Amino acid sequence: MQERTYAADADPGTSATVAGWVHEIRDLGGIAFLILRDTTGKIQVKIEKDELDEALVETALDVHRESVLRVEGDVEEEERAPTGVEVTPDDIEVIAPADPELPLDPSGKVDAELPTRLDNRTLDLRKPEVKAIFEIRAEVLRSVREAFRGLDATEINTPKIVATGTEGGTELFPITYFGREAFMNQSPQLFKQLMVGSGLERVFEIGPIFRAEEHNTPRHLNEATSIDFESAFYDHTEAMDACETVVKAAYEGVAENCDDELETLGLDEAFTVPEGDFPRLTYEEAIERINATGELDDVLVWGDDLSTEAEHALGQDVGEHYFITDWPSEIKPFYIKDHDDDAELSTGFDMMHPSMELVSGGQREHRHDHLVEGFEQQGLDPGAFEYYTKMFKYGMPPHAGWGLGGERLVMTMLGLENIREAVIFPRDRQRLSP
Ligand code: ATP
Ligand code: AMO
Repeated sequence: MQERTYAADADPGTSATVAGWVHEIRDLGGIAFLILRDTTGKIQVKIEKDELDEALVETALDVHRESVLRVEGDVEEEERAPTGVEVTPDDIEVIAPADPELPLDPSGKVDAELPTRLDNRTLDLRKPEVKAIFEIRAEVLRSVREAFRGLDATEINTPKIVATGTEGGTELFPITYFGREAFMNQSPQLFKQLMVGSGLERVFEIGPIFRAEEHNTPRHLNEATSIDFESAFYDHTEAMDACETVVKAAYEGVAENCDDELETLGLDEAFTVPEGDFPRLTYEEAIERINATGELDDVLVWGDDLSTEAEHALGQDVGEHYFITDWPSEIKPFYIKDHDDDAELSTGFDMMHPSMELVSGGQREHRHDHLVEGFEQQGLDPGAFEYYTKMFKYGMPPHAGWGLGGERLVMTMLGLENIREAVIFPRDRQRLSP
């Protein structure tokens, strides 16, 4: 490609070649301005009709918004220009003309509904406030990876085409695998557990999970990004410590490296890194507090799962990130270990943002006989999971871990109203393309 100067780097007194999209065209008669936009910002191109070559003026005035141009010329200071500099062109090349009928307006002057935006993500992500979300999402993933490395965990990748489901509460997506029944994986749960018994001992994975969720909600996706952690010789309290470290690291990374994006989103003042330890409430304390708010129609009793309303009532009451620990064993999956002194009580935990659940985790059942019994109790066929249970016969250490919803982390961090805003190409019940 030819040499190119980014808009933000075009210094007055130099000659530069800038390339980008036509953000705005202002034709004032004798003079016209093209505002060119690239990934760093905008720069004004001045078209003085009497001064410039006729063919050049014609080329400039013929273009439609969002066309891609390359402009070569002298950069000068101009205080009336939007960014204080402008280019007087010697040459303009239309690299990719845009149709005058745009499906959405990237300048943001005309609002578009979310479905229109999702159908036209390329144009949607030309808006600084949309692009900012994905710059921040990338920083969240970068910081999370760094935090995991700080915890001496090794990044792994596990299969997404699998033979069995693990997360009972949600449906599987079936697929055909060379004539055999297979599924899209709901969670790396069993694979990450198998790796704590390997020479790796402590692992993490950032990857897609697939869930045929029954309802369309603002906080469920059918393909989500799960941030998973698992460590040998950890109990559930150590897993919670690691969870807190990783979530705080994500906030810290964004606070340190995303000033411009936070400002673009109007969050520069409001953004705070969670401080102090996240409170740890037992499930029993949680249901007592929820009942005490009087917000629910029905009083919660031991064994009830927490509805969205219950989570909201408690979140409002607590007002910060918090854990719910010691859940009833009966509402936690087979792989979660019970407390040694009370089989009714599990080591499972959830980590909550005031508005929703972000994480589930716990200490795992590592004793082969108990594990197989657990399958039977939950009505699952241990035979189908033999590839997993078998390894528990050859030295599987005690271990614990958790899974964090990547999009929910970004969504709650930025106060987005719909989880789809945190995914470039979301999958939901209606949406299979783009
Ligand atoms: P017209 O035929 O409309 O009179 P003109 O060639 O006389 O056009 P100007 O009078 O210089 O143009 O400017 C028209 C408008 O554009 C004015 O409001 C002026 O402030 C604004 N303007 C001129 N030059 C610039 C510039 N470099 N950047 C931003 N705005 C400018
Ligand atoms: P769980 O099913 O609670 O636990 O999922 C963990 C976290 O993943 C996110 N999440 C989702 N986000 C968006 N759309 C969805 N459909 C969706 N489903 C889940 C949530 C949730 O808290 N194997 C366990 C984790 C473990 O114990 O390590 C599991 O998958 O933020």
